[in-house]
Amino acid sequence: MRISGPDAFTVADRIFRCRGKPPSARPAGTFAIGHVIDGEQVIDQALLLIMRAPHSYTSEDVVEIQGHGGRQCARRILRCALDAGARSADPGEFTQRAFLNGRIDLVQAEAVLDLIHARSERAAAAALDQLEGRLSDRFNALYDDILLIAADIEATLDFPEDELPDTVMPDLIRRTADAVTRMETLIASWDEGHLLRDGALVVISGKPNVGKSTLLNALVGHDRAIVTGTPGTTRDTIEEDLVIGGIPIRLIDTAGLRDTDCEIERIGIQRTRSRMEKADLHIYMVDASQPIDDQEQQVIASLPPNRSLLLLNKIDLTDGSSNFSARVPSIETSLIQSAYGEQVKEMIRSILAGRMDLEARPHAAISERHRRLLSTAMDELQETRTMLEAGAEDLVALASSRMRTALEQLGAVTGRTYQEELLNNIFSRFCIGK
Ligand SMILES: Nc1nc2c(ncn2[C@@H]2O[C@H](COP(=O)(O)OP(=O)(O)O)[C@@H](O)[C@H]2O)c(=O)[nH]1
Ligand SMILES: [Mg+2]
Repeated sequence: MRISGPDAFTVADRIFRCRGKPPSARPAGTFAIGHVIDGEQVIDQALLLIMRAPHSYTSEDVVEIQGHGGRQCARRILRCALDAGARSADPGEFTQRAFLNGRIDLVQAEAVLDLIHARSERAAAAALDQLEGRLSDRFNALYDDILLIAADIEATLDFPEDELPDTVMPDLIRRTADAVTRMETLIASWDEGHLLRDGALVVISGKPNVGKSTLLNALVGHDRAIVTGTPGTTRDTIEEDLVIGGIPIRLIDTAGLRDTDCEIERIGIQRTRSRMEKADLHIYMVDASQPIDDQEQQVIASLPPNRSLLLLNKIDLTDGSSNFSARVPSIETSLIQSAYGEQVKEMIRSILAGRMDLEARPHAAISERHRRLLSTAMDELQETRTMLEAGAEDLVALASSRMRTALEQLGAVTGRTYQEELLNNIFSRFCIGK
């Protein structure tokens, strides 16, 4: 249990009894062994860790009590602390205080949440990189440079136009363009951030009975979906989480696409279609031992090339010469043999790897919130640049105010400027105690 704030030691003195000095008289960075007490009654044996402002998670005075755990013990210790004057923390409140006290910025605070929710080792490593401030550094460097450009643009306003040295404007334009390029690079990392944070949505579709559920089972490694020779066995969508090549995957097995009188199956098919639209990777399966019909031809022709995989399954039932050439990556499989599952995994990995550098050390990438702010800031900078290039003096004044707007947007990313609502939005997603 963590107690943070100016009265942390007052509470600790009331509920913790140890030999020697009371908690409030002990130095930072030490621990005491003793008992959590409720009046005269002993609740638990525990360790008490002592941290003092500003050297703690929240930058405030903090004591942490380590009891034996378990529901009853923990609840009783909490009860004692509440009776002694503490109050329950709100979700994410410790991290929020760390932010408000200036120990971390908003991008780092978000990284705490990403780290907790990380679904693969790679995602966790990227979150840690962000927590340690590597992404913030890039935002801050950009902010500082733009601030300088803005100041230099404003300085030109004090010059009579004909006295401004010739090199000044071209230099400002070049620096603005350079900042735009750096923003573009940051924005381009969104795709990677999205895959690591949200996981890649991989949707398997195809006509009934082509082997979709068999594929799901092969990929997750156990019999998750019911597989039968009866078409229409899977009527609803089935979702499973797994990790392929460090990328968290949400795998969805769908109801086969066909006309049907069954109401449940029809709703399932609607879901399939809406899932397919959102997919990061769409695996479309056909039965290679059967002629490909018109409906299948149509789907194959409309598959987006960089996020589709065509699977020609049941090649064990063919004479081995399918000769099918598609404009999207494709693979022939016989999923009743387990080796093919691995091959499909490798295909999935290599297609998704095209959207992020899997060879590189895991690094922080921007989130959707960052992307929105960055895009607005970038638009403003582009405008600034156009105005500077046009060169008229009244435009230069306008350009400098555009630049200020860009700075505000950029400042909101790391929380130099923020509104209460934004904080609520971010920290309410944390659990209590973080
Ligand atoms: N011969 C053969 N049968 C397969 C293969 N893959 C799946 N099946 C069989 O095809 C039938 C339908 O499979 P299922 O995964 O339920 O198809 P779904 O309707 O697309 O989900 C089952 O009897 C599977 O065992 C394969 O590669 N070769
Ligand atoms: Mg099925």
